[in-house]
Amino acid sequence: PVKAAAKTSTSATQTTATVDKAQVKAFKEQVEKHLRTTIGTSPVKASKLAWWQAVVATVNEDIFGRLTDTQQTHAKNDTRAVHYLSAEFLMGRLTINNLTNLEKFDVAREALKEFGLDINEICEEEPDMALGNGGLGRLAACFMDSLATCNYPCVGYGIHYENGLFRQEIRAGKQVERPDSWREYGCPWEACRPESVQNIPLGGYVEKQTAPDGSQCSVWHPSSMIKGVPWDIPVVGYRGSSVAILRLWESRSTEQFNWDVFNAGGYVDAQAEKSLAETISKVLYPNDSTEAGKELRLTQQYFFCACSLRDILRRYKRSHHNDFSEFAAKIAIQLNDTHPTIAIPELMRLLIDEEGLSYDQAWDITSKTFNYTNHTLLPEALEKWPVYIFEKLLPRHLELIYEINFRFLNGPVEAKWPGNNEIKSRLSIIEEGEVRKVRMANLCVITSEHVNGVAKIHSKLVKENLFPDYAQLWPNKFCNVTNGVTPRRWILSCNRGLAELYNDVAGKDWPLDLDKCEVLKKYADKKEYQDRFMKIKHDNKVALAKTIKELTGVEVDPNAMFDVQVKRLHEYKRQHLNLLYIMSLYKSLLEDPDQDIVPQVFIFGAKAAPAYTLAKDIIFAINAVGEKINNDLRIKGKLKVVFLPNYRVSLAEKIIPAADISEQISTAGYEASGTSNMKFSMNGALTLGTMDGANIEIVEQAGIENNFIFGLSVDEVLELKPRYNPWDYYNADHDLKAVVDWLDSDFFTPGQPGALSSIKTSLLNNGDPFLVLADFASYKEAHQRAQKLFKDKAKWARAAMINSATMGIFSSDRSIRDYAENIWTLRSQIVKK
Ligand code: GP0
Repeated sequence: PVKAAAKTSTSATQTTATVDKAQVKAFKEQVEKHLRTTIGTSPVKASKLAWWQAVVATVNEDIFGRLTDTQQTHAKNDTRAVHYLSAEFLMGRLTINNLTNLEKFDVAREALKEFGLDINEICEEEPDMALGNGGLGRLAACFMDSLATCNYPCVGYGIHYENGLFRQEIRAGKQVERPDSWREYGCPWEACRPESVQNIPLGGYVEKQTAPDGSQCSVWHPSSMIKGVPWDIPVVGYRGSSVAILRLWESRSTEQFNWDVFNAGGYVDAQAEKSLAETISKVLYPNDSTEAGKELRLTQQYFFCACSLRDILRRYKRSHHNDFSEFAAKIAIQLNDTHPTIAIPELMRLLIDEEGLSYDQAWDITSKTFNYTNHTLLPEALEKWPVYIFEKLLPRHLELIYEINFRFLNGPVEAKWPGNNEIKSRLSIIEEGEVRKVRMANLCVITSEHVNGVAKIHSKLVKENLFPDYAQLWPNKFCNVTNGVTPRRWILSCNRGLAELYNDVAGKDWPLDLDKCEVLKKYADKKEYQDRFMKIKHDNKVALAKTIKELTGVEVDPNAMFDVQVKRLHEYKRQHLNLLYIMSLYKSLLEDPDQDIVPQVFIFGAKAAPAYTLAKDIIFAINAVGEKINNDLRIKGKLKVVFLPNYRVSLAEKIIPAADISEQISTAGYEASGTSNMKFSMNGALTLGTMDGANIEIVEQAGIENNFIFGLSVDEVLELKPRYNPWDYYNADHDLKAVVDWLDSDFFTPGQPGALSSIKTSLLNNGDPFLVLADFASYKEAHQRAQKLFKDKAKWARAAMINSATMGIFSSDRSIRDYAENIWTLRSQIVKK
């Protein structure tokens, strides 16, 4: 049983809007009905979990009807649709977002209040759907929200991982990974669709056959079959416009899978072997940006692509039967990075081997259907699969890849660069060497109509540095679509105070047209509005301070400057640059405890890939330095450092609205876009960052003078890199030398000297690959500018308001419209209720 909440809702999430009494009453009745008849409990007995389930059941009543309407409209109109293939969808929690998009949040809040419940507390019961690693997966989730809101016909396809990204615990300052069994007690949003199950062949060998006319053909004899079971998660567009589908595939064993074992009478053995097939969708690979040639990973990729393509073909054939001439006109497929690349040879195979088309016909269709989004230039992230893994798992696909490669090299490449074998070996899908490899990005570029990067600078580098030869061959293939984030989740749902301010100054339609927020600029000099804006920020900081206390035990002052860096832990993102600066600040405070500095709270959140040792060492270092600083009475609480464990979407929703400073400090040229940078600015944080990724476009909108830009530019990095020597910077800067050396002592790790030395080693002996030392002085200076501005409350408020007001172009609705117009040629379809 749940005790009545003493005071419902914190002020940060309180809205004053009057709520329709009749709607509240109806919602209340529905919840109570579901509590009794769906969940099987009653208001006096129900746990918080049961209340949450009853709320979801209530919301689902609205959703499923609209889902059917949406699907019927699209089927009737037979319009072109986009199919977004992504190995990751980082959806987070859905309850508050769905209520918000259905415009029922206030109603639900009041209804629950009448039961003596706090809606925020009830919604804390929902586990995050963490089926992704970081930016790439969250982007896919924001895109689903925008596709639904903008009424574009679409399906998102991915993997129904049994375990999402690991849950991070911090023990004695170190990251410990725990499984994330997000649907242990079932996920009430999803619906299983047994009528759309698919069977997927795998392994075996290819037999060459000669047809009566003398032509050769290939017959694949797979060694096993895997069942793909689809789970549908409805994605509600804002104001309930349309409901999109996210279809995630779960692997199961089939009887065929163990055919031989069964035949041999091995009933029990066959049951045991089941786990092999079921392993495929068991776990999300926890690496962001890298994944070294793991057989299971390729199997996952193939599994969900093969299921999705069969699903697409089945639907297409319902209205077009066996006539594939319209296929490319009706179907657009977007590849979210190279993870779903195997869909390319799989579509070729389905069209040729199963549907009887010629190679040329199949290629014509395939090359008009696919598009590819690149998300990183990091060489270790460009997937390459050993040929021997293909031979074992996907022999027929390998044959088709060879064929695609042969025709490409001897066609367009030979025509453009006759006899040039060097270019051929660079552009080839196959990398020669001791272990021959399939370069997935090359296959994507060769096949796709469009290849896009995710911010202006990144797209330029994709074209000029990553794929320069391809760009010469096909200059028009390459384009840019700058990322975006959904304002429904990242302002309206997570920052109700700010949302109300926008309702007042911009009218209620701003979540559908974020450019409308620009009017706030007009009020940026008005004291009354500055005060209101900063009061909202302060309330959010009070709420976050409470969360910090609960999660870490550390007390922080909401009047201090909240400086935040939350993102995956990666050397190129340079959390260690931030840490070095904190150490230097601490050092200067120890030297002069009475100096007049702005009190600051440094907040971190970051998961490290479990095998990424240096990343884990940096997490340990942040915690060790934090422990020391937070307990050092000499500095009188002027500095606090907190590491919030288990950073994830739902935690981001609490952190981002409370930030004063957004740390976006990647080495220029390495962060493709960033997306949290946009969320922070929208919520009135000032960016302290490099001219990298979308930071460049953010300051283009908000003004460089309203942010703190520092460090080497992309060109300067490219110029310095070949002759860079970190020792020069170390020897020339006393302060830098002191803090780097401090890492070697046992000051922060009493009794464990050398516990933080690996960071120093990487910065000096291993060449400081991300130029941390080169940017240190400039970073420090940017922080000084930030402190100075923070002391001037009016100027700070003005800059924060201008940042928030000018983020219109970073709505993911704009990104999705760019894709729809320039890449997919899609038209939005109004769904009638
Ligand atoms: C890029 F290559 N990103 C990858 C990857 O494997 N995982 C991933 O999350 C990110 C980029 O690092 C990004 O710059 C970008 O905004 C995001 O993909 C979406 O395009 C930082 O979030």
